[in-house]
Amino acid sequence: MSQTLTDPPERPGNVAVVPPPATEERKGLTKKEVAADHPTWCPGCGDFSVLALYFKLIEKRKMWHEKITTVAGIGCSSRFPYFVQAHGVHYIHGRALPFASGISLSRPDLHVFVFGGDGDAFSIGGNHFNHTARKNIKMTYCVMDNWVYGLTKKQTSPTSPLGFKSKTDQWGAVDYPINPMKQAIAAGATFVARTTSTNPNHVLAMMEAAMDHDGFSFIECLSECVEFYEGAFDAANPRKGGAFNEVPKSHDVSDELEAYKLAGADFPGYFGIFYKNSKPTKNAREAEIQRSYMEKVKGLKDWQILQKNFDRMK
Ligand SMILES: Cc1ncc(C[n+]2csc(CCOP(=O)(O)OP(=O)(O)O)c2C)c(N)n1
Ligand code: SF4
Ligand SMILES: [Mg+2]
Repeated sequence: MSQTLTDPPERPGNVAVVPPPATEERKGLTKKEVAADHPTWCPGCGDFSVLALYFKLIEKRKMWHEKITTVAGIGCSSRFPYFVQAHGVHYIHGRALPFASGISLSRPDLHVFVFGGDGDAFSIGGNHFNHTARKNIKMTYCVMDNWVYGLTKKQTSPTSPLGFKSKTDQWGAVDYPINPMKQAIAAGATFVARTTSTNPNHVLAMMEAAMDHDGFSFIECLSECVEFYEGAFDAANPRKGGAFNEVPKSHDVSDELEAYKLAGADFPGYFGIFYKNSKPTKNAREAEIQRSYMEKVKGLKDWQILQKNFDRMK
């Protein structure tokens, strides 16, 4: 028996949230206003720096509470949203990107930031990473890569180098690590950058550029786990005798093959924007489908549109 839908009752809470108008007088948030709990990371953890720079970004770009959305999976790095006094989600291990996709697609007025670790991104969340990148869903994904599972106390991660001794590889890692930059480019990410938490100005510059990109922007941010992989990134830190090599000025960021070659350089490799490409986002393509459909069903109530769809399926 087919059912006929009727008008739903008015729901008192069902009103659009109208954010305050963006006036010149409205000041940006200060770090104090946007910092929540004291981070529970170990003293010296690289993740502190990434959080401090996110606060700086919020302050500098005058993002207000109702516009800040921080999403994460599970891991030390994924505790990130707890420490930000704004909207955020600490979601399921490896599933931050699908959750963030829903927010991004339904709220075009926001820019969603996703933070997480190498295990969260490339192990359990590996498929989501590839699919979110290929769909070019607008958001910024910053992977705080420490080459180890930190929260669960030292297991081999997909980015651990060969020979790394951990609780899961007592004799040293035997599997070849993935290269996050190559993977992001190959998967179809339209903005791919690399930075390191020990260079704060550079991290901020990458976050800003990523936020301004209309599409899926990916940042690999080296962030040392001082507890389980001390000194992993010394070779990338001039203060520890290493080298911080920026992407050569002559590099053409729209050249995918050249970006891939840069990504293949031996560690410490390069830092900066490797690849950037402009193509329509899923957000824009879906919005266009919705716009043209709404044109066709103009004047109908929501339930009538739904009924029409059910009737078509008969
Ligand atoms: C479904 C599921 N599997 C496994 C775990 C256990 N677990 C929690 S965090 C984590 C890995 C964390 O490593 P990473 O993502 O690199 O973050 P880090 O702690 O290094 O910042 C694992 C395996 C879990 N919480 N949920
Ligand atoms: S275990 Fe490692 S990644 Fe986790 S908080 Fe401590 S230093 Fe940071
Ligand atoms: Mg990790």
